[in-house]
Amino acid sequence: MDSIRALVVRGSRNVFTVRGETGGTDTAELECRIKGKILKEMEGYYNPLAPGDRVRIDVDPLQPRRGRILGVEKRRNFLTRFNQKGQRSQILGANLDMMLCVTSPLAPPFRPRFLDRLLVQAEIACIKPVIICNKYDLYLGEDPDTEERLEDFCRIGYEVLRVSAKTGMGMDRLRLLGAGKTSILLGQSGVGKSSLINALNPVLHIKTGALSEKYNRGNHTTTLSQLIELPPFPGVLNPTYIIDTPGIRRMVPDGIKAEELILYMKEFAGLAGLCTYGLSCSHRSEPGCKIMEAVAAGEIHESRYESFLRITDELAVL
Ligand SMILES: Nc1nc2c(ncn2[C@@H]2O[C@H](COP(=O)(O)OP(=O)(O)OP(=O)(O)O)[C@@H](O)[C@H]2O)c(=O)[nH]1
Ligand SMILES: [Mg+2]
Ligand SMILES: [Zn+2]
Repeated sequence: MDSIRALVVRGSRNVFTVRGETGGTDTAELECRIKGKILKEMEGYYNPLAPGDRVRIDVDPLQPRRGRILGVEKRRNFLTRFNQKGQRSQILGANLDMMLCVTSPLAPPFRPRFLDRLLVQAEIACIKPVIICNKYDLYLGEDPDTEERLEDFCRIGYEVLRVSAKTGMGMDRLRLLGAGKTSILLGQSGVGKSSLINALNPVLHIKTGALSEKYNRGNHTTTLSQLIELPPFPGVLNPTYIIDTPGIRRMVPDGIKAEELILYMKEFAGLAGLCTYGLSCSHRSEPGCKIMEAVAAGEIHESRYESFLRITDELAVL
């Protein structure tokens, strides 16, 4: 029996829902179990496969909606985070063109340091990040700090979109950016990741959740990552996919050593090795430290420097 190529939509442990990409099963969803040996290839990871993975499956001749995953195709790239519960790298998505780092100005409050962490992980994985400030309808300008930080992210070279899933503001730009690509949404619970997908495809009704009054935080409405196909974009042949993920409370950068962090923060990277003490500089107190000079000159935002120090400390004890 011939095997077919399929795209992983969602799953956990060793049962995954996939969509056939070749043969008569095109786009039909199948439930598949992993054949033992490919689990071995993924040893050391918290999860063996993630949405966006391309796999080969064979279909059960007696149950056409069921199959077996025989192997996984080499990934073009993949995004991970350090899963503290499992003490291992967790694969969030594979074969990605864009990482949408979602935040909100209010409810939950804006957290630029959390964004710094998402951006570091995007740089590690070599996936283009875009900052999405959703719920912009709630931003009334009382908090100039939020705007100042968003503008600084722009200054250092990141695209920032101010959008509202509720009013539709900025959604055309987001639709255009993602057309024909595979994107993943990441952010804290309650920032509106699932709502953004619903706004991009009004036919969908993914579950979204109200904020808990008590904590003004999201309640983890989405519990399982899944890949969703969005309507075709006029003139774009490739399908458009977006991966919804559960809210992340903490983001611990994964896959680098403390001393490598400098290379994964955009406006720091060019200064690596230039301090008087070269690569051994801790960038905390040494004379002739180019990072500290850049902070003093306003070329590195103090808040980004603070993130740099904290993440360095965390990576040092991992
Ligand atoms: N005012 C306003 N509310 C929004 C907007 N987008 C989402 N919300 C509301 O914010 C709440 C949380 O939205 P969700 O889409 O469930 O958030 P999420 O990021 O998917 O949360 P998790 O699945 O828990 O990670 C819901 O009550 C939404 O209606 C927006 O643009 N403006
Ligand atoms: Mg959600
Ligand atoms: Zn230094």
